[in-house]
Amino acid sequence: MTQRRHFLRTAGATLLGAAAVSRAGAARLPEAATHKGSATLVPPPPANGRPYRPLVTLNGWSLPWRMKDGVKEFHLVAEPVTREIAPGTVANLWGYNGASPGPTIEAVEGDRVRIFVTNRLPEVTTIHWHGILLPSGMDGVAGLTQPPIAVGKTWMYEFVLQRSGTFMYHPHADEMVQMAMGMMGLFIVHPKDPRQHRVDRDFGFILNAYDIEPGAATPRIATMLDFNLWTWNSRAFPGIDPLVARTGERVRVRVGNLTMTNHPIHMHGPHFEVTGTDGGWVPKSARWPEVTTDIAVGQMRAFEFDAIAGDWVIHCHKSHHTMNAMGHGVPTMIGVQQKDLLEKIQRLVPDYMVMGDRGMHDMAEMEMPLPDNTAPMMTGTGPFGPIGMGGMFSVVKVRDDQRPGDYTDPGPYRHPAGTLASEYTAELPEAPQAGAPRTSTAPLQVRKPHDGHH
Ligand SMILES: [Cu+2]
Repeated sequence: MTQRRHFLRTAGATLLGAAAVSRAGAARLPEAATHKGSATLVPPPPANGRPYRPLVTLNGWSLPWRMKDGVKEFHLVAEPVTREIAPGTVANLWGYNGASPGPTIEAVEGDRVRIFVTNRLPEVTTIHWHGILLPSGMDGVAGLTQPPIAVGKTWMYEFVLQRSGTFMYHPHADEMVQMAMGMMGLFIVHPKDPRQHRVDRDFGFILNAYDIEPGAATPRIATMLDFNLWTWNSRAFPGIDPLVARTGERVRVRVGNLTMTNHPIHMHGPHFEVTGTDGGWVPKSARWPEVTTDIAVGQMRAFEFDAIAGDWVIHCHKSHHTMNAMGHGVPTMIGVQQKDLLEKIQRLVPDYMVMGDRGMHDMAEMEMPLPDNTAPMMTGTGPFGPIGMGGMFSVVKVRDDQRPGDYTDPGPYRHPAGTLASEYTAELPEAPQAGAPRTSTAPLQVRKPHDGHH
C-alpha cells in the first residue's frame, strides 16, 4: 500500500509538465496507445492473462494493457479529438486516446485492473466505471468520492472485477458537457470460464448523440433533447460498419445508451433474446424471443441470435433517429399540388426546388447542395438503389461462406432463386373494397385472378 501511494504521487508529479518528466517517472506509466481512425479494428486474442474471445467494437478498437505483477494496467488519456461521424462530416469532440468513443477496455472476471487516467482536456474530469461493482472510493464521482482530476494530472483507479458483463465508462465531472462532447467507452468483463456465455461473434457499440448545426463541427453542449446526429460509437449511417457473421453462428450484440432518450433497437431477420442487462447475465429461464429491445438512458443490453443468411437491417425504430442532421421545421407537403406554385416562385428564385409532395424518398435520390461538413439527411446505397437512411442504422450481413473470424464486408447478398420480391406485371386480382356497404355478415366474395370469362 505504501508503495502504491508513493507510486500514485510519482505518477501524478510526472504530468506537471513535459520539462518536469523524469525518465524514471515516465517509465512507470504504461504507454497510452492511440487510434485516430474510424475503422473497426478486430482485436487479437489476449497476449496474456485468462483467455477470452475479444469484443469487436463497431468502428472502434480495444485498449492494450500491460501486465505488471499480475495486474492489468491500462492508460486512458482524456483529450480533444476529431471524429469523422459519417463521410462528409467531421466533428470536434472530446474523447480518449485519439477517438470518441474511447477504446473498449476488456478484462476477465477476477482480474485486478489498474487504470491510469491522464487529463489533457482544457478542464477537470473524472472517470466513472458505469455498472461495475467496486469500492466506493473508486467510483469516480467528482466531489463525492474524489477531487476532480486537474488539467495535466494523472490519476489511478484500481479494483478487482467481481462480475462479468457489459459495462461503460464516462466522466462524472461536468458530465453534461463532457458526454455531449463524446466522452465515453465500453468496458467488457468476460467470464472467468470461457465456456460460459460463449458466442462465435461478439459486437459492441454505444448509442450516443450530438447536436451539430449543419456546416458546423463542434457540438452544442447545452442541448437537452433536440439532438440532430444519432450515432453508434460516434458514427452515423452510412458510416457504421456492418455486423458480419456466418450462417448458424451464435452472435451477441452489446449496446449501451449514453444519449438523453431511449432507443428501441430493432433487428430484421433472426429473432433474438436479451441475455445480459446492466447487472449481468439473464438466466436462461427468464429470456424470451424479441425483435426489438428498448434501451433506456444509462442502460446496457446484450442480445444474442443464431445467424440466418441474408442482409438484415438493425436500427433504432424511432424513425427520426435514422436520419442525419435536418431542419425539423419541414412542413408536411404530401398531397399538396406545388406545380403552379413552383412556376411562380422560380420566376423570383430560379434555383427553387419543391420537395415532399409525394413523401420524402425523392430526397434520398437528389444531390442537393449542402453546407460544408454536413452528411446528407437520407443517404446510403444498396444493390437496389438508395437506402435513404442515416443515423442509428446498420446491416447484419450473414453469409453461408463467410469464414469464421472474418469480419470483412462480404458485399451484397446473393438471394437464392425464388426468394426475392419482384414486380408483378400480369393481371391483378380485384381488390376488395374495405369501405363498401355490405348487407350481410357473409365473408367477402373476392374474384380470383383467373376465373376467366374473357
Ligand atoms: Cu433512437
